Amino acid sequence: MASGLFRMGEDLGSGMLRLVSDITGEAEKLLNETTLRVAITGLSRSGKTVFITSLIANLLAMGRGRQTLPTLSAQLAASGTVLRGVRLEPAGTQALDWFDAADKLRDLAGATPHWPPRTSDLASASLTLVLERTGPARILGPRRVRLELLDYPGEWLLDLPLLDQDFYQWSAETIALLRTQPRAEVAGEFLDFIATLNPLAAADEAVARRGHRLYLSVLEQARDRFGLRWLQPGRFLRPGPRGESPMMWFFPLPGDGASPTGSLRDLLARRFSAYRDDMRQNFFDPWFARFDRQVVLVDVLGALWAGQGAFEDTRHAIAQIAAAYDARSRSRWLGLSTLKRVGFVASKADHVPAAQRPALESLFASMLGTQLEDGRATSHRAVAALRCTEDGMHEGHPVVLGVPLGEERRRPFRPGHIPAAVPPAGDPFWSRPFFELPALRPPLIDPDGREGLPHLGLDALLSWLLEDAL
Ligand SMILES: Nc1nc2c(ncn2[C@@H]2O[C@H](COP(=O)(O)OP(=O)(O)OP(=O)(O)O)[C@@H](O)[C@H]2O)c(=O)[nH]1
Ligand SMILES: [Mg+2]
Repeated sequence: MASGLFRMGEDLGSGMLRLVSDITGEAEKLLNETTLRVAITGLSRSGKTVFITSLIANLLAMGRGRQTLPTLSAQLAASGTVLRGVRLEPAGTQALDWFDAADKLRDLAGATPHWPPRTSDLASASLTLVLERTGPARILGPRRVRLELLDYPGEWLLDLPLLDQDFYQWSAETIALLRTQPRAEVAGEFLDFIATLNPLAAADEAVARRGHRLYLSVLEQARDRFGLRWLQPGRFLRPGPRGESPMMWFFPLPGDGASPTGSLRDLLARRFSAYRDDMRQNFFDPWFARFDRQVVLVDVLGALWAGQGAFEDTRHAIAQIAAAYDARSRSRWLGLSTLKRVGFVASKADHVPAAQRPALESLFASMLGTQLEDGRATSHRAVAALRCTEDGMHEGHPVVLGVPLGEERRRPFRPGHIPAAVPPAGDPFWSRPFFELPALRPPLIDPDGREGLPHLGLDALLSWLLEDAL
């Protein structure tokens, strides 16, 4: 009995101690730790995975005392902040896939370096910067700034504007778009097919599946033949690890008003809602509801290279996503947002020589226009997360020198004229042959990328993005 009481007292005591230590731990965290959710957004192939890998590798190297991000180091030095170290948080017990930066670095640093594969699912990473306090505040111990990053397939972002639509609105807009060039060129079979359907007739699964296949083929052709980007729903093109499921077997169908239960339109509308709600619950709500910083990566050169149709389509997709993102990031009641800074980045800027990067930045600003500014701190930059080229001269012209993917020898590339503003429709620029934009071989880096990765402007971007948090 006595020993039982004693044990009870002991349990109570250790329980109290644990509680006190939990409370102290929480208080310490509150005092010393700031968490910033940094959204790295961008359409597919815009460079998100490479950007996150480079950001992690360079911050880790900087934590080891390497001068990989000089502008950021200079900013810390100017404010008297001493960086004690940077650590990548271990995978822990999260249900979500873990962004394996080391694995991606090994691929890039191998004997035959290769780029990371297309992202097929969500993956997150957390990085903590440990910063020394100065003056009397030293007594509180070091500060920690934790950066939370998320990688995902770019196609999925296109479903963000879809969250506020119902099947009828989406169908009407999509079908109207399919009737315009260049989509109309590949949409004929699908449009002919839906013209034969009676939306109010009893639903037939074979018809639903055939319509879905035809619509999917329109999306694929619009992407592959014309380089278009405004392709919804995004998961049709990249279903992710769960693969294709029956909720995805829908397609746009015209008409509105009541749909009798069990009719084709009723079935497609229910599938559309199930798909939209699934994207909201599993992707957007947990991951895109609140962000503190945002980087919007745009492959401006790729869009320019693909011609006016693709360029305008990319511009439209980015504006729609930005507007939807902005609406969601504001709190419902006060219209407030935690999103303080948005860095717009023209990615892969190592494709153009230094002399043309200012034109690239100004073209990019003109591409986005002022619609995205909205009182928030924004910046437009040309950045290469992983610099694959060097600047040089060739036949009297500034060029970049790099090794095309799959080749062995370095050669010069001349992008030609980069316009400083978006050329209007009908401008001779759009009918000229476009410059070369090959996929380049990643540069040679040290095994495991421990010394950081060569880049262009990543440091200036980070120093601006994190300025008030460091
Ligand atoms: N030259 C150069 N090429 C780059 C750079 N960043 C990305 N690339 C190229 O762009 C391709 C796509 O980059 P990713 O980072 O995989 O693009 P993503 O946005 O993650 O694409 P998804 O996963 O499909 O959404 C790479 O395979 C490289 O060929 C860069 O800084 N410089
Ligand atoms: Mg990716």
